[in-house]
Amino acid sequence: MTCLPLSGFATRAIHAGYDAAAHDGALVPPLHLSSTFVFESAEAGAEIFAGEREGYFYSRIANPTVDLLEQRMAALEGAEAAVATASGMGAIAGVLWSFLQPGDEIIVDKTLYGCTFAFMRHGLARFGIRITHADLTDPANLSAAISKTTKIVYFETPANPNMRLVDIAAVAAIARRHGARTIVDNTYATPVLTQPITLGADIVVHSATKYLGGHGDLVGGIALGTAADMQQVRLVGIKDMTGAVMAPFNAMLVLRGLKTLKLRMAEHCRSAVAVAAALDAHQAVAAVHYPGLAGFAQHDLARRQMPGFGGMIAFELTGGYAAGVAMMNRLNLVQRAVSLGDAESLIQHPASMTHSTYTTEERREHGISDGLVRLSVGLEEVDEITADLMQALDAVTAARVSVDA
Ligand code: 3LM
Repeated sequence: MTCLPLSGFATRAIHAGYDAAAHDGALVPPLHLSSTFVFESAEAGAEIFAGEREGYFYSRIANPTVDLLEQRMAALEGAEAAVATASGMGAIAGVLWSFLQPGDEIIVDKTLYGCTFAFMRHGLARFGIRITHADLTDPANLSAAISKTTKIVYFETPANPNMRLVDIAAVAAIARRHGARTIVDNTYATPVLTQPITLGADIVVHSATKYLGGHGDLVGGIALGTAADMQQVRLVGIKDMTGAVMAPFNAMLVLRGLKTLKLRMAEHCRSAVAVAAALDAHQAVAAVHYPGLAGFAQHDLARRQMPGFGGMIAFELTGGYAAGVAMMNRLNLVQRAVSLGDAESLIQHPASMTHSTYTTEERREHGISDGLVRLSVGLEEVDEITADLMQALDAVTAARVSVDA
């Protein structure tokens, strides 16, 4: 198994968009903190504002450091252009506000990150946009649900938190036939494992807080797509509607993270395969949801669509929620924290944390079980990650912690 879908990826992740000779020979790109940019004349300023002349003028619209990150990410995702944002939610909100009007419909998969779900259900819906959930793991469900009012088809693959996969090419083809844009949240897979635009999607969004940054020291996001779509996101969704622009310092941290993205993803994938197998073999574990396991319901799609299976695992204990809590409290190395894609292994309980924006009823309807535990496999020694999980599971088994405890 390899995590490397394209030759040249690592080279682009380190060099794309930057010429040291144009920056006094600086190997590392300069950090431009300036919020505003000086015009050589009043006329030049007016021309830049009118879009008749190229140039930076204010960092809510564009900034040279952020611009480099946008170019580099576009080179990794196979996109024409990108807009970096203050957070993953900033990217999602900025994109959706740019393309939806009252009366439009958006079809979304059943499983979404909790705040994306809340933004759609409690945010967009208040402004007259219809949110329809469909199980997009079967593209036929999209064909059945899509209509003339559908403007956007939106999903995550793998989905947070239960790891469901969507066949990007099949779903994007149906959406395109009906004139709807396909938007994919590629946070879990990263462009190392999937490049949705090359498979027919129109727009990709990311939480750069996760694998792209990779070190748990920033909050950021990015949207990618055609130059025309990204211009609309920049000037409508970000400049005027949300103002959710990425800070230059954060762009610099993401640029640093990207240099090791391919290496890090290869290790996350390798370790997660081993950890998933160990969890699967433990008697206290009722189910492991990991695309790399032969028993995973969509294992064939995973093999076709992802050259590596990623670093995220979801699992359920035979003792249910009580056992999950007891296990989490016995961990020494794996950290109890939300977020994902960091060097540190992180564990959390979606029903009470990342997906507490769903009601209990909504979680049941959307296939997010209350006993589910989510693990982001980090970059520590894999034997030590596994040993920590195994000792915690052994302790739970010995104490017979269960739903009835
Ligand atoms: C989390 N997720 O722990 P930011 N899309 C996906 C995500 O997982 C996330 C976002 C978008 C988590 C954050 S929960 C309080 C912590 C697939 C974030 C939003 O706005 O950068 O956090 O991205 O699952």
